[in-house]
Amino acid sequence: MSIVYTPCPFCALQCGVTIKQTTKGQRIVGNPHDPISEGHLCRKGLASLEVLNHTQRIEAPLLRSTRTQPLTATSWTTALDAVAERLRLIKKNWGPDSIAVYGSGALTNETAYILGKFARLALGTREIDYNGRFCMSSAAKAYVTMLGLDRPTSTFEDIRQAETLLIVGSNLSDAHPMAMRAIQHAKTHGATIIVIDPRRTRLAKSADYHLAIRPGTDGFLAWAMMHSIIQQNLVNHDFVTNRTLGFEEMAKQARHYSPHVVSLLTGISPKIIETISRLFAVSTRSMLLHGRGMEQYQHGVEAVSAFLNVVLVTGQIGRPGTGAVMLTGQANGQGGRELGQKSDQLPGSRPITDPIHRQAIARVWGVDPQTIPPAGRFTASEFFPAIDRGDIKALMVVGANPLLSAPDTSAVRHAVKNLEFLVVIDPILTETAQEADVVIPAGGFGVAEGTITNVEARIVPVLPLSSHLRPVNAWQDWQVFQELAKRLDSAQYFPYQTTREIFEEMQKATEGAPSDYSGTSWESIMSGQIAHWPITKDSPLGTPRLYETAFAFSDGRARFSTLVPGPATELTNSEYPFHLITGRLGAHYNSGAQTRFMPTLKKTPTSTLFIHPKTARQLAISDGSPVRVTNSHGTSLTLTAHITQDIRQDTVFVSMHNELDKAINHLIPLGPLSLSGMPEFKHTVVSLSPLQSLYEEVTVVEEVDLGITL
Ligand SMILES: Nc1nc2c(c(=O)[nH]1)N[C@H]1C(S)=C(S)[C@@H](COP(=O)(O)OP(=O)(O)OC[C@H]3O[C@@H](n4cnc5c(=O)[nH]c(N)nc54)[C@H](O)[C@@H]3O)O[C@H]1N2
Ligand SMILES: Nc1nc2c(c(=O)[nH]1)N[C@H]1C(S)=C(S)[C@@H](COP(=O)(O)OP(=O)(O)OC[C@H]3O[C@@H](n4cnc5c(=O)[nH]c(N)nc54)[C@H](O)[C@@H]3O)O[C@H]1N2
Ligand code: SF4
Ligand SMILES: [Mo]
Repeated sequence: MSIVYTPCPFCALQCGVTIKQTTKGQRIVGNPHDPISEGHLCRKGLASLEVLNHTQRIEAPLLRSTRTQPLTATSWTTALDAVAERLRLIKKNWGPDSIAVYGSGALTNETAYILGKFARLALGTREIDYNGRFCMSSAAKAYVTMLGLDRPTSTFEDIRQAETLLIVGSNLSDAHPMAMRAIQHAKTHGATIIVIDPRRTRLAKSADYHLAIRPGTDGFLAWAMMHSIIQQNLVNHDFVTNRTLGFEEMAKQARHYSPHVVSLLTGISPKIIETISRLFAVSTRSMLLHGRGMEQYQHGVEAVSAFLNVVLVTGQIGRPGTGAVMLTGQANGQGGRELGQKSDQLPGSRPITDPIHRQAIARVWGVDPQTIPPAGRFTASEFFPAIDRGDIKALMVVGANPLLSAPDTSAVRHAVKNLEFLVVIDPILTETAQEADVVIPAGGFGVAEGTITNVEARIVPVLPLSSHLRPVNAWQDWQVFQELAKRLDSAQYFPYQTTREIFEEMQKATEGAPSDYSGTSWESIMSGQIAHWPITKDSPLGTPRLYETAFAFSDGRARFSTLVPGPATELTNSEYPFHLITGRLGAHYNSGAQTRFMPTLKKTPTSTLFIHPKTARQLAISDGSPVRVTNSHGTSLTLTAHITQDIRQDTVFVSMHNELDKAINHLIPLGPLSLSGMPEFKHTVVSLSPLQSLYEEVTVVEEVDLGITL
């Protein structure tokens, strides 16, 4: 019998795992044929069985009649009836758009597709968006505008072949650990690694160049690289002439960003800027890789666009070992955003405002195009203020924990309490689920069947584990929506008997669309056929590397961007002298709803403030002591100091995995959103004060200078 592998429940690499029976019991092992992990797993992957017998696992639907009552277990029928009845009533009283659906990159492609269809046809609401708004939306906007498609241009095979890797705002070593194999492979073949991060991550330690940039200034750095490339005569004129549009105008703008001026903003010396620009341009195969570190800023779209300009001007795209890779975060961050969960898109990444695309989906759904609601008024970031204003009365959260992960935790908490109705569908009783009126158990890892589109835009099969491992009573998520649709008089749109039927309808819906899945088959995917979209009838094996001959525009040309870079929303000053940056730890995952309760992973503390020894000494902060961190709106959190030399002196770092009372988003305001609707998650400015007596002995770890000009 062949071994059944399913993807790990965590990051977007989606390394294959299976259960192995050993003399010591069951153990998770990796898939040796997996193209990225080659059978290895990181600590989260190795702990993934713990998701199945999680202490917060929801075993039966939960319901309460009023918010003052506790949630109590109930039958599926009672819970589904209650959800349908409440939604029907709210729709009748306030109209369909008073119901908002908050989806997720944790869902399979089939669930994401069904959720979009459910929102638009069964509920009839225009208000659907998903947690990837907080994740990939800035990168997506830049890629679609400049290259044509919302997808990394290349695969990990290209990373292995690269000669120069420019890695911006990504902590691969903790956030995509198995990707380090590809980096290591490139290094053993002599590749030069350049890492841009205010912190010295393990990835940065292994790099040839680590630029510990001042937070929020990457966009300026990229423009200075452009300035330097033009000055050093390193423009790839053939590529620019034959494959792009808008060079002249862009080059004119680059004049303003001399490395000298930009060094004052970024803290990176002009010489280093010139060196890395030359390296990237002259190497035969250069690649850009980037994570949320430069994207989750008000000017994140501008920063990504400026780096894509550098890729285009040097012609480092469309060949082996070249291209630009936005490192998608969540398991199905890629498929999740393509299949109709975005407020402005229909399945296949089809713009919802485009009549041709509306017509195409209407045909597959068997409805009049008029029936499909228009674009949503709100992105996920805007749902909570809209609830407070009374525009949204009911919220359905499917696979996310916004109480912790959305900006301005107190405001989100307040909004959630103001809702007339909150329903949460999740395998785990998250902090958000604890506030709900009804909680429905979802399947998730070990239960779910279907497909996921991973970090390489590769469609991978998702399979249930053997029945004795699965939580009892768990359904496929799509069955929940099917049952709800029946109760909302929309059964005709959800006639499925199997997940395969949904996959096949989804294929029809994406045929001819930007994210085209039509040319493969359920059998091929389930049997492990490697397939990166677009997969059309003419290219049934898919497209690992994009743009070899043309970009995805009718004239085949990429567009240079002239978007102007901008500073972070909040700037340090004498009262708030420190940059607070946020992100991930290797042992935890996102809001921590899963990992904070998993025996192996919970050993790593979350509420830690990473601070440089010199800063700690100046402020009389000792390692392990409590520190009050206050933002410019006067909100404070008390966190535990972790003194480390691996961070800039003017910067502190806190993870996003903390429990509710220490959630870092207490300190992150909603603020002005980026062009993509992304809040400035990565950054705010803070003051720090120790909570222990100044006279206690201060322990300071060995000081090593990062060599940064501040
Ligand atoms: N262990 C673990 N792995 C995960 C996740 C997790 O929660 N835990 N989540 C998954 C998800 S959803 C995502 S989106 C990815 C995120 O993956 P990454 O984007 O790699 O992770 P982050 O820690 O959010 O941010 C990356 C780095 O950005 C740096 N940074 C902060 N500000 C700046 C800046 O102004 N400029 C630059 N250049 N860098 C800056 C931080 O120091 C940090 O090291 O990880 C995925 N994988
Ligand atoms: N300050 C700050 N805030 C941030 C970030 C940051 O770097 N800094 N990062 C942002 C980013 S990049 C992201 S992606 C978000 C992530 O934050 P959230 O959107 O809150 O994501 P998770 O904590 O991963 O929650 C996913 C939920 O999905 C559930 N789940 C898993 N599989 C399934 C399934 O098959 N079906 C259903 N129904 N549920 C399932 C899990 O149990 C879990 O509760 O946070 C954002 N918030
Ligand atoms: S690298 Fe990502 S997908 Fe692979 S085992 Fe680790 S968390 Fe899971
Ligand atoms: Mo993310």
